[in-house]
Amino acid sequence: PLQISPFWVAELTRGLRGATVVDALDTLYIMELEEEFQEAKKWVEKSFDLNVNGEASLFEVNIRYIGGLLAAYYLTGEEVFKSKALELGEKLLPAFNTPTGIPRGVINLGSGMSWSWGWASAGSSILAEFGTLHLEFLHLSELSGNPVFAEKVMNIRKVLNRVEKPQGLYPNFLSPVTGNWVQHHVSIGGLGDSFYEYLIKSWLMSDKKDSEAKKMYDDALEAIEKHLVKKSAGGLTYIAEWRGGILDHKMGHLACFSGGMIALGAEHAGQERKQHYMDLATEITNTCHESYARSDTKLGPEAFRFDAGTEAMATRLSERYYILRPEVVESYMYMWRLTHDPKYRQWGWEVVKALEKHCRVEAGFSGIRDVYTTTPTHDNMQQSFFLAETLKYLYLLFCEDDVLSLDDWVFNTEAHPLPVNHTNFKASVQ
Ligand code: DMJ
Repeated sequence: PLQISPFWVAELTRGLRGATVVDALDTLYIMELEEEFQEAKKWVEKSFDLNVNGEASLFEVNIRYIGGLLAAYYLTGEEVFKSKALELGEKLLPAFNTPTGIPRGVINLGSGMSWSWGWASAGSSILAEFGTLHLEFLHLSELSGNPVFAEKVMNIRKVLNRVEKPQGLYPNFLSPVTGNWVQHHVSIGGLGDSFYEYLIKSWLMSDKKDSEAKKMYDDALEAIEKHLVKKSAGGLTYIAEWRGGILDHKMGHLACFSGGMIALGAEHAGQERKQHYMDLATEITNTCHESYARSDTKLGPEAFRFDAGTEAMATRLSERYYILRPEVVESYMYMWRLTHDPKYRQWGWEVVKALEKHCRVEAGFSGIRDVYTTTPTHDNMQQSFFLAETLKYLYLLFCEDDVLSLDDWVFNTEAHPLPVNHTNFKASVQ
């Protein structure tokens, strides 16, 4: 029989490379690290090969690679970033060939074959994945003149508008075949998170013209507040998860982006709701800060709970890790820009010091396995979002407000800035 060596198997199924390089392009540019930016650009020009046949996550390719390339293009005007973004966008299109047009989560970039994640219930697609394409896909259509990208995401919205929402909530799993929910798990953390973020940001990116997105956001937030927002015995506001009507009093680190999102939306909520939502955003950001302040490393765990006498701390060994995630400093950045309360800069600086102390290693920064020990072990991994998001948001927290002003830019969920369509996209780039 034909012998296939492991080397050839790896060669035959080669996936996309260089996530860290592409994810970090705009951070390097914004921080004026000219030499490093040029080196990264050269890599994209010479070595970033899109003719691969490995499998990829539609969502991750979109937010990290396409988002990173689009932002690099809008910041620099360099054609290479635009053409790579468009080429990659084309490769994702076969994932939308389903009976409903809701894309599947995984795609082979060579063959175009797509399938659902093995762990997702009954072949379903994930809300936070198919709901986090809108910003990038509108820009792909704008830049290419090809409406297909915009059509794909507008169709996703149509399916979501059509399906009945239990108590006004959006569950995390939807069948791409029937367009119905597969399971009633609702979360503003993992599996749901950036879907809500993209509703309010779609409206902002359209220069407040996309009123359908604004309405979907307002309605979703109202339902979340009614059914998921709770206050602990110690007075901490948190957002619980919902499993078919039963609350799980847990908040994931991922859910901590919501302080910033709710503050961003509050700005535009109408006079009487504005203060209410600013208060909610302040309280949630405070809770997330508590999850950091209550640990020995001053970094927060992957998930923290509000049950059995516990408040804002992980109770399970498996939830004590920190993988350099950005969501808490992301909220500090928005809260600082929108309130100028100096506590957000102080809290950000606490994170800088903790990262230096516990995560810096010889070759970069590493995640840690337990935030509740002052001598944590490293997980030997620097996630690409550390450069794309965590460091960018920390940097912006200490910049003047006109560096990537919130009036002119929206950040995709991987912190890549995309211009607001004030008149048309080209004008806003200039
Ligand atoms: C990032 O890739 C994005 O922010 C995504 O929306 C959620 N998770 C990570 C960072 O934690």
